[in-house]
Amino acid sequence: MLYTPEMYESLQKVNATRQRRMSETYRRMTQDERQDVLQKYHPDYITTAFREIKVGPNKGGRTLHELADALEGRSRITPGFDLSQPAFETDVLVIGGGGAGASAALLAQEQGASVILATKLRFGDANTMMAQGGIQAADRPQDSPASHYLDVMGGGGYANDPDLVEALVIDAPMVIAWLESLGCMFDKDPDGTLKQIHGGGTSRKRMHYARDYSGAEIMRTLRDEARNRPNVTVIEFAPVVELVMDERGRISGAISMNLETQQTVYIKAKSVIIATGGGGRLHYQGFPTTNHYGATADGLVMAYRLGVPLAFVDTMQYHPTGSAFPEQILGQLVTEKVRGLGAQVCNVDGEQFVFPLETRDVESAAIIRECREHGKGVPTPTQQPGVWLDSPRIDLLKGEGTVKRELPAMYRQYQRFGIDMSKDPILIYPTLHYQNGGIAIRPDGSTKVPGLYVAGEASGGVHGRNRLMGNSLLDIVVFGRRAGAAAGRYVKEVTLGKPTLEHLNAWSKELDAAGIDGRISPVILPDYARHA
Ligand code: MEZ
Repeated sequence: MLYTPEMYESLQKVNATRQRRMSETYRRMTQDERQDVLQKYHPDYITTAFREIKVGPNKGGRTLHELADALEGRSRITPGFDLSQPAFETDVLVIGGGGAGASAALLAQEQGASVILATKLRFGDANTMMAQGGIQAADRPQDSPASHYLDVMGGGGYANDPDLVEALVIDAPMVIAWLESLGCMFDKDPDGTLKQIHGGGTSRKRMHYARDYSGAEIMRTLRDEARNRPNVTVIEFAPVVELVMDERGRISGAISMNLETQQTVYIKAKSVIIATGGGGRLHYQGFPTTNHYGATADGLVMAYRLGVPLAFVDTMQYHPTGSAFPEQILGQLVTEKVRGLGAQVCNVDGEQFVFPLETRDVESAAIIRECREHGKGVPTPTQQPGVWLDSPRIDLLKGEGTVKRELPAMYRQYQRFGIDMSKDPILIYPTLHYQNGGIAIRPDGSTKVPGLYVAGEASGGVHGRNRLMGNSLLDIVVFGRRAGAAAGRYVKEVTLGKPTLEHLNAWSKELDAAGIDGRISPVILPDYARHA
């Protein structure tokens, strides 16, 4: 049997209580209750998981041990590296092959710039590809960017940068129309209007989607377009390992590494856009992650060495519904759309204990509390407990076949292990999903270093201390476009001076003075062999 007897007995309880729960809505928490559960159970509040940053622009601030170690690392490049013979020259260098990088490349190209997009793995190997549930945009008469704005701010604990949030929500309807004009196929009603559902923390239904592979559909669209544009060159398996400035402190390109041969080359560029995504593969606090293999916070590390401040690096997002069983898919994403369609969250006794669409931070903290404090988690063979996500409720609520139609990727993922999620609930537990903060940017993606732009998950400020579902697929396109357009304009004006890696000397001195040995960073790929 797939389940242990204990798990099976608990599963039967969920199936037995379903009819009664059909008419039950679990109440939302009050603000005080939310604050209480966050402080007691959210991983961001485990003080021992954090430490002080000892060097750089955020010196004295706090972040997770794993990120602090990477930020305080030493370069794999020596300051004497020969910059006199660039292997490539371009107007704009985009680092990262996800949705933010692709959007940036397209908009820079539209400004007439030549573009190189260098990516660590393949073009499209990115968190964008793995995002499932949808993308938010207030584009219906009964909704407005102002409502969207308030939801984003509320979800982020009102800590968000208001100018960035304004940019996000104002551009959103245009971004959906732009993606559609490039061929992106969102799900629609028979009359042609885009379908929409709720996500956690949304006051209106404004989540548009392509079944449960929204990110893959958006990535397909952007990648096809970038591949077909003139003057956009894609270099794969070429992680960037260091940034280069000119003698006047303006960005002047970067050094990339051939992942196979480890050979490093200088790519000369008048502008660089960091779109390297998040850092889930640093496995903060030992959490499994939904992130793709190359997500190791490289952009943060390189920008930090140049003296660019980071924002909100003391908060990460733990998605409430990571798969908790079977072991082969531990920590993988179970899209929030499952709850958006009506699945309830139940404990070992088949009882609800939390409103299913609280914001992600609160929902995760409540699940952790149910398992740790109340002892109502379901024991699994992986030692990590889980709670049930009652997916069969969706078909009862919305008609037979809804799970298979609306969640085909998720359905297949479980079917491979003999679990029919339209008939039986699935086990979930919070998983490391998103880097809420990152490199501080302005609304056009610019930073304090002339010519250096950032877009997508590598940036920080727009989501404050917690991002809402569907605002990441939005953020990557909004700020990818903005950064690409701004960089495309910037390169028309700039004439570069002599390139230099002088900042590495200064960085080494700072590390020495602080007594930091510093391992080599960026990390590039997780070292699972070391931990085996
Ligand atoms: O925005 C996200 O993180 C997202 C769409 C995830 C999901 O649950 O599907």
